[in-house]
Amino acid sequence: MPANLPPEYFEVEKRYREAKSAADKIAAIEAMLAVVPKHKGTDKLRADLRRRLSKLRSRDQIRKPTGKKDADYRIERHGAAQVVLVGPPNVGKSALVAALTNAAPEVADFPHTTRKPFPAMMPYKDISIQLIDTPPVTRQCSEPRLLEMLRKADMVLVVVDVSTDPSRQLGDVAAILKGSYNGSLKVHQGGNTGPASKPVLVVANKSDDFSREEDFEIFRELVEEDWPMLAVSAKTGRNLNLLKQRIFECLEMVRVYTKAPGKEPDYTEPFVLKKGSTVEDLAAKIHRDFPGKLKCARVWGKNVYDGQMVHRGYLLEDGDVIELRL
Ligand SMILES: Nc1nc2c(ncn2[C@@H]2O[C@H](COP(=O)(O)OP(=O)(O)OP(=O)(O)O)[C@@H](O)[C@H]2O)c(=O)[nH]1
Ligand SMILES: [Mg+2]
Repeated sequence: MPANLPPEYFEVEKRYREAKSAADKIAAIEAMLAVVPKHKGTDKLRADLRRRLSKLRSRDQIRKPTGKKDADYRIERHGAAQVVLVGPPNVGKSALVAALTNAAPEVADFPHTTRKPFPAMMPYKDISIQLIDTPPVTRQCSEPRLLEMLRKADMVLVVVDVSTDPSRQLGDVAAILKGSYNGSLKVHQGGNTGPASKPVLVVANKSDDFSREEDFEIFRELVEEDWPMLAVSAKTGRNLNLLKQRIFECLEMVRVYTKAPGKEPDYTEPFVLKKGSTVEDLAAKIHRDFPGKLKCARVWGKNVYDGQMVHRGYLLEDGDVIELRL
């Protein structure tokens, strides 16, 4: 055993020893290979690991299909929207999900900790948004089912580590996204993109304090494309509230409340609709018979007089209270 192995090696080695399934063993060996430094002293070890890996992989092939892993990638939607975090190993995707929700995904100081998607709910104002933590992607290895999941999501957060070559990390992830979907995952800027585009926000994590500002600025300058970006820290909480706000804005949603004639508005849980939705869309959401019966509506909100009468085509604003007249 070479003497100069990093401490992370022993952690993933322990995971390998404890792994029960072939898939877990494969993941552990991949993680070991990722942390073993490349030099003469580790040649034998790396060759041995690769041998074990190919043996396990060929055995794993024979036992397929398991179906279980597919189920791991089919995650039921909950809440107002579904947002998937994606990025290279060890950048802090799981730490961010832990900081933004009440869930506790595994966070560890070695790469390839997360082995399957992990959903959790992020509370924001009076709604909740589903975040999905995912296994890391690398140029050599991106899971097709993960890409499918990104395609279905309402928004993608590309997470990079501001302290370790974030522009290369972003380049790698962007290449994977674009290569797979032929440009269908586009940067979303101010709502003037086509229907095929999807909001993407680049999150420069580990921007723990102001001393990281320079790294972030260099990153921003090095990146050629005009990605929307935000510097945050899962560790210190820096800009996490701003991140929630940016996610909500990128999703372009409106929250509306309903009230019955002569009654107080129901503020318990808003209806959440896409920006651009109308009173008629709200009616359809409440009951499929309602649009046919709808005569008009009264609205309380920012851009109207209290109780203003509007037609079915009225564009809903975030925070509106609506009284449908059937
Ligand atoms: N300084 C600092 N460290 C962080 C921050 N976020 C995460 N870390 C550390 O970075 C390491 C990796 O964090 P994870 O959340 O496991 O990273 P990940 O992207 O989920 O990693 P994989 O599951 O392997 O893809 C851990 O040691 C975290 O404590 C941060 O904002 N600042
Ligand atoms: Mg993780």
